[in-house]
Amino acid sequence: MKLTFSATSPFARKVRISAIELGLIDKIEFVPTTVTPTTMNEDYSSHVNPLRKLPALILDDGSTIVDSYVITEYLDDLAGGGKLIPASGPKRWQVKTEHAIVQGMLDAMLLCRYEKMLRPEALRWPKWVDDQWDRAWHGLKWFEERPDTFSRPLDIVQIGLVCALGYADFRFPSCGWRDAFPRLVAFNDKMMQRDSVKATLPPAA
Ligand SMILES: N[C@@H](CCC(=O)N[C@@H](CS)C(=O)NCC(=O)O)C(=O)O
Repeated sequence: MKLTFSATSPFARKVRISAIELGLIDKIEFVPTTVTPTTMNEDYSSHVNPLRKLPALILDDGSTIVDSYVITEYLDDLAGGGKLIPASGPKRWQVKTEHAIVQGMLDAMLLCRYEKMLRPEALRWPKWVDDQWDRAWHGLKWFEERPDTFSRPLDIVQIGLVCALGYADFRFPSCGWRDAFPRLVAFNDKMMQRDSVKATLPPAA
């Protein structure tokens, strides 16, 4: 199977860490891919993901799996199931809900990044960026107040959260999350001891 990815994508990083942790990394061929809002890519839209986003997992039979959550669940299934996402019961819904929060935080951070990187300066709307950043920030605060998240066995929420913190360091280095959220700092330090997390850090900005 093949994964479309970029080294800077926090969503792709979530899948890469999951693949390493599940022992499946050698089964995946990584295909560096560039997708950017405002740049059409007919081939990618037609053959990989009509939403023109990465990561996408292309299976050996040619079918495609998106998005990063679904890919991780697919890999988890391949590895026997219930490893990074509980297979059933209340814990499954808790993990899926917490993951949805992390996913929304990543979406909000990415929108802030795109606004600053892509939108012509004269068309920018600072209040809109502040609004998106506020969502990401409140997500961090939400996890800071839920230390149980950090003490359970490794799961997709912790993987997503370390990707969100890494993306904040990478794209918003002066945002100040380390000063505001001491439990997240301890969590991040603990996660950084994993080879999967170290090996997938975004390149120096
Ligand atoms: N919900 C998607 C989000 C993926 C996403 O937004 N990826 C970014 C790269 S980090 C992307 O493809 N951006 C291109 C675009 O939005 O045009 C997932 O979890 O995989």
